[in-house]
Amino acid sequence: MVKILEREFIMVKPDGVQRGLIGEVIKRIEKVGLKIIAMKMFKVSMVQAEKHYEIHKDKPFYNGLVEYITCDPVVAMVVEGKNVVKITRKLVGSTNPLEAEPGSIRGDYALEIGRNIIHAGDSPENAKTEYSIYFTEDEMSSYKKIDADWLYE
Ligand code: IDP
Ligand code: MG
Repeated sequence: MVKILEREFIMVKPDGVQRGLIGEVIKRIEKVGLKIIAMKMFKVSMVQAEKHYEIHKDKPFYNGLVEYITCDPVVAMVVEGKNVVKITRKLVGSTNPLEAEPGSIRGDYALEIGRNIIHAGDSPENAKTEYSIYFTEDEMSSYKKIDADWLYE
């Protein structure tokens, strides 16, 4: 049996929700073979946003970023898989859509850095800090996906 230890935190930001891209994001995560173990829609609170983006609190774009992430509902997920963070960051593409490759989510659906559709943790440690802001351990589903033996050698 395959042992999968790594988790990633993913969020479809308010612009992604408003533009009808929830399904597109989920489709890409599922298609590549990653396992979704938690998911919900909610409005990010000020307190959650400040924790999530604490690392950016001295940046000039911080206030706008907090305003953006709290303005409308998001869809947040926890995803599991081998090397899930690297795989997800590749699916998501560069922070600035101008540099994001065509074929990546930001490359295909976004035009500006401040409206870049999706968040994904940049390391397993940061992903854990982030999903712990939004999810309890009780909300994670533990199950074996039927294709696991064909996705991993
Ligand atoms: P990431 O989302 O690719 O990990 P970070 O550098 O961690 O990128 O930045 C977090 C978020 O802050 C970005 O996704 C983007 O929404 C926003 N952001 C980053 N840099 C800028 C900027 O220069 N102007 C406006 N928003 C920015
Ligand atoms: Mg980041």
